[in-house]
Amino acid sequence: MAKNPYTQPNRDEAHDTERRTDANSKSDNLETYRSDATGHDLRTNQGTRIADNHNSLKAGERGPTLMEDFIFREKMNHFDHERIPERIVHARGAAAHGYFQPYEAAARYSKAGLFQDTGKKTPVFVRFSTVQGGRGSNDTVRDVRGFATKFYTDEGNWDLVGNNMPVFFIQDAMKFPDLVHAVKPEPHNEIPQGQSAHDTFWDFVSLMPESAHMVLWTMSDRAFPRHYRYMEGFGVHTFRLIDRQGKARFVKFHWKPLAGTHSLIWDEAQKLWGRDPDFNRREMWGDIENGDALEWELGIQVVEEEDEHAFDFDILDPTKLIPEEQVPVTPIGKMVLDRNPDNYFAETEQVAFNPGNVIPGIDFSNDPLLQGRLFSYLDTQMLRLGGPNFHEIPINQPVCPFHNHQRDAPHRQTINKGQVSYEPNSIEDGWPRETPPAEENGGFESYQERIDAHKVRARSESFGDHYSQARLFWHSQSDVEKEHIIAAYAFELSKVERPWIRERVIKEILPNIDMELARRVGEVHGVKPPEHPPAPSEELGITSLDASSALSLMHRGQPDIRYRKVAILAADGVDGDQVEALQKRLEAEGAQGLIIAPSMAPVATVQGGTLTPDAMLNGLPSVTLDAVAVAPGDDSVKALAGSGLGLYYVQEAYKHLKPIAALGDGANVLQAAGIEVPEDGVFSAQTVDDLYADFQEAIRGHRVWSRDAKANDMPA
Ligand code: HDE
Repeated sequence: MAKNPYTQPNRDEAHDTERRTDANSKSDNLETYRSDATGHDLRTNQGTRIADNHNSLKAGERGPTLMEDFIFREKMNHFDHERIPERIVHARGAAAHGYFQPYEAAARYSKAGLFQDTGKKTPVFVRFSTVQGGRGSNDTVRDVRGFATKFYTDEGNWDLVGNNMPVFFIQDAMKFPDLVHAVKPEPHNEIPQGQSAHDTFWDFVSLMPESAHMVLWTMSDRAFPRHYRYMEGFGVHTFRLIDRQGKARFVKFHWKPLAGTHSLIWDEAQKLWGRDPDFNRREMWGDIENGDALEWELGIQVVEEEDEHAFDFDILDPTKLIPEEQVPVTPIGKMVLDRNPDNYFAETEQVAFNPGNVIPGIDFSNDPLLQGRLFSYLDTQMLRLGGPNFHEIPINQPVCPFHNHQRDAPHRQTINKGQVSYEPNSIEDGWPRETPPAEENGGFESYQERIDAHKVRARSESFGDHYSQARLFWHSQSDVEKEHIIAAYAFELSKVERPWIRERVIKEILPNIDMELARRVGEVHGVKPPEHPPAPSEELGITSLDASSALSLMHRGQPDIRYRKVAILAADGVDGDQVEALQKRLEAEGAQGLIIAPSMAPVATVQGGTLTPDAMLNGLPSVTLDAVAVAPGDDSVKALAGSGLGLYYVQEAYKHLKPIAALGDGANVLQAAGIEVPEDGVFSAQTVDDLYADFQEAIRGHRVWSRDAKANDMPA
């Protein structure tokens, strides 16, 4: 008979060694569940070999199907139940595996195990998503992007469930169902899909001034990233990190993309809905297959507890960011995404994130939006994943051991041995036992914040400023970014049927952000805004900063041209040597030169050889690539200049501010398309060597911003 557990230490070394994980531990853990059918017989789920998978069992060849056909019934039953409810928000997503490795600075701020050793790689699974649309909607719609990371640490799963914008629409979780009902497709006709350009969204946000800052972000080009790798990520809320001495500090989490920040252009994003609705997920998948991992640095802004009230806003208010000029971002680690999932449903669809999944060393703040989220995620997953055992689904399991006294419920897979499912117990020696909090490998202990307050249903006065940071964001944008934001409001409101909603936005919201913004949007709608901001001064708020450069998308460029995709337009009669020379130069720097031709047939070169096209002109249209080069060669140039698709290709690239290059007589194609050669971002030369330096520099800059004002004149 075992000894009384309370006379024994409640942890042993064996458990410590069991907990060590590395970058591959999640993959190893998933290996148990991977299934490869190669070389195996076709069988039913009960293991019976199937002889005929084409015909159901019938009473005679032309007779009715028999109820007895267990093989048909099993197959059809399973099929009938294949779908689970999609996420109520963030339904459309794509994910990848990778790892996180801390920098030295991390351990100073948190005792969490994953931050302690700079040599340690913790496996991660990251899901990117849009918010509004259903699972089958388009990737490049104007929307917030989710950026949810599950760290499979030695001490359990930590989920950092963030977005690509640092603030949110509302201050209290109580308003979340209203916000989501307003932005989702309208209830009477389920229109529009994946978009905010409709009456109910603008009705709601124009009646909720606290949303003004976030709406401004969503009207910026951040709302359609060029690639997930070019996207920043934010934890949004203020969290807490707890160090080994038990000291707590407030932090904001940031993901900084090592490749810089880049977005699409609205017209391009819209065209991509039709050209490639899977654009973002396809690019991420392709890059990872190609060995081009996605990389971010995790950074934190740290605020000491005593500085909680040192700002002109409340750090618990999720509609506010902490300007980087006031609190710089300290990098604490790097994340690399380098492996695609094996199965979309099993991994990406069934993964369950929850901001409430934290580990010792990480804790919450009283942000009322975060507090509400701590309830919502577990609740929604019970429905979506069919009960309380979804933690047993392979993608959701921690890589460290987990034992407790929870039992039963639908689809239970763990076979718990023994008689004991309660605690305390003396039958199983007290196992599994509690672990007291400790500097390392301790049990989770909530930060002991002192609270002395009345129970009230109210909002803090310190949450009353709704416009100061919207103004800060506006003043931090470049001229081109401001133009794009004006165009976005103008477009979105043009889709709003009710005039009073449009007027409310133009007269009651926008002037509080900027009079010029209100005037320009008003001009498009024939609505005159008031002479002065109409909001009371406490709502207008104040900010001690005029501008914050980190808020501009152009702030973080890319140091090189890696991952960029360049179309090389070629038809029969092309100068193959020049095509290959350009491809080589691009490839040497990690970019790709893709041969785009009128058809998929091999392209005959003047040298007498052939080139294999990567795509047809309408197969990979210019919206899917970053720059365009027209190859030389008399017949090739004539064919492209005489083809609507060829001309449209370069016109559209011009309209979307892409660098364009013409080699030799390739310039004739540009001229036929109405593009002047040369001009800003349009280059021509006889050889690749003469042209490359300028072209490469323009590709590095990603867009030719100086062209923005006249790009709209291009009829593409
Ligand atoms: Fe979420 N959110 N959210 N959210 N959220 C969900 O959880 C919710 C908020 C975010 O790839 C849901 O499993 C409430 C902010 C991401 O699987 C749900 C509130 C931020 C994802 C939910 C918010 C997010 C979700 C839907 C306000 C950025 C996708 C399905 C109080 C910091 C995760 C699910 C994935 C998903 C609730 C606001 C990020 C319903 C109640 C702020 C990235 O539980």
